[in-house]
Amino acid sequence: MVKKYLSDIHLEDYAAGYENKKATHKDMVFEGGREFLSLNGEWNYAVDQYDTCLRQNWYRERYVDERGFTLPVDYSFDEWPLMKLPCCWNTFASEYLLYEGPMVFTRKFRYDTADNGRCILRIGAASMLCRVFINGSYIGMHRGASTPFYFDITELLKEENRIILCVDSTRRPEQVPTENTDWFNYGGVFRDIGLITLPGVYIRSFRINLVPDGGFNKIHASVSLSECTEGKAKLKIDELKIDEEVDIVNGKGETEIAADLRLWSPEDPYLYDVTLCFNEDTVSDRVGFREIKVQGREILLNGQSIFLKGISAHEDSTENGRALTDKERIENISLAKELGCNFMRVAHYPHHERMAKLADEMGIMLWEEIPVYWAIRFEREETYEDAHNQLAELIERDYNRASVIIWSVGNENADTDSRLSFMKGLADYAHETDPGRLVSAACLVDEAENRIADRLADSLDIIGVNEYCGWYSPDFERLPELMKNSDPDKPVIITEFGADAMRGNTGDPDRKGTEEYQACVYDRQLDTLLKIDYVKGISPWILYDFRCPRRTSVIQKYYNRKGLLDETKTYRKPAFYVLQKYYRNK
Ligand code: GCB
Repeated sequence: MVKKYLSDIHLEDYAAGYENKKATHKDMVFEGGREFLSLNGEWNYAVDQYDTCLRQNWYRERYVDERGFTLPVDYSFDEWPLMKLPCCWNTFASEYLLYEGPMVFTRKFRYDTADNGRCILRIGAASMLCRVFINGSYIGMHRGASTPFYFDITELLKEENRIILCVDSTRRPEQVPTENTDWFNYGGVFRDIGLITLPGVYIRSFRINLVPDGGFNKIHASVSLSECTEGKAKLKIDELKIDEEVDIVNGKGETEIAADLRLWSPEDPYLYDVTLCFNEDTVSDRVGFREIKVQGREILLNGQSIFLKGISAHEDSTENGRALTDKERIENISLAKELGCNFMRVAHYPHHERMAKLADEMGIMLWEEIPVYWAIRFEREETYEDAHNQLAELIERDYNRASVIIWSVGNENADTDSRLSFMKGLADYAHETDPGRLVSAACLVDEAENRIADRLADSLDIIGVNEYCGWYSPDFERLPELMKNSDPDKPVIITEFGADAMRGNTGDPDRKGTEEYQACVYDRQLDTLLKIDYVKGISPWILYDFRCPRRTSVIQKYYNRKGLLDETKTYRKPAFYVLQKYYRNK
């Protein structure tokens, strides 16, 4: 039995009480066109390596315990230093570059409690897990570094409020992603934080898309409200003269409307302004309408066969970590366009929601992915729940984005039984909840047989294949053999190939790590792959060099150097122009 005098220093299962009240995709709120009271800006913070905030319940602030002791004493919220959120702490100050662990953030904010609607706290992304406290109460937690999460905090708000976020960037084997990845594990609250104010009954979800196989002239819209109420919602698209009532029964409604549409494509990224109202609540969005499907070994966009001229990209910047600015995102899409791309694989986790919005506007198709990467604990039920929730959050967030054509359920996972049922579950869910998109995964090659063979392929629309002939597998002849040995019954995208090259390391085309060697790998790969009839897209690895702690060689210096540009994005390596030439001729 725990005696009264034992205090936090003896408690080892202190975190158990902060595992409940998980924010999931079911708590998400449609954000388009809403009033957003930003909580970005300066927050007090402390590095809390030993998790003392949770052990000592700092969120209760000063309180007198049963013995008459005033506790806790080891913090001073308002005197802590300031950090401007959102940001990655690793790039905020050089002493935090390699810090991985818990950090506590807090600030005060005022709220007009006369407002009698609902107030939802929205956190765009916090890595890896985040526990939230408002005015002395634990309100819940979220797992997963890359998707937004929401809590209804209406009942807790006062005129003057304190919010505390315990953010923990520790890598753990049971998490998604697991401990070992090939990218930098940035910590922090690195996407927008704020309050969404809503009427008592509000629109929780709003999905709109072109009806698949509907002859390119039918729109489907669905709405779900925060309460199981009845009534009528109103959908408006002025440009199409659509002004349609949607019956709401038990808080849900849907409609199908005929429309003469200008379809979205990378060449003509046409978007419509759409609004949806229910009583006092109104949301809006700018959406494109397009159809994407697979027929045999073809990928069809709006009924036309297409080839995905792609490039892979991480969300990474030397200056800002994962907290890219819009300027950096636009720069990345512009560089892809300069290469001649119509497609980007945004790997290996959900990037900022602005990425898909910009891709909608700028006309580039996207492959979006969840971090089911390498050796996930596939046999563990809670790990599946976590992965499933991250996928569900991503789909809910980006459902209305025409640019997103593929959901990827993972990358390079060994073909075991537990992995098969785990990832099949994810692929089936993506198909069920979003029949208007394609589902894929970046699969490994069967190295022993040198063949494209993965049991997961039966559950996918497109088989993604990562192969490194000319780099990890130095025997380049394996590539034409691999292609010859394989006979897939669906389209294949070569989701990765590449070679490291350090900027300025030049001279010898036979020496690995030189710019010339990388250019040769691109030349030989492209020469082979573009002649294979079932290869319907490629997204080489990768647009620009990115931070990676695993890469310690003299030409890497803690960066993965497979970029077509260096990490500053000011220098295009020769391979950039090789890919550009092939794409221009394709
Ligand atoms: C891969 C991984 C990617 C790595 C890349 C590499 O197969 O999918 O995350 O960064 O190889 O450079 O080794």
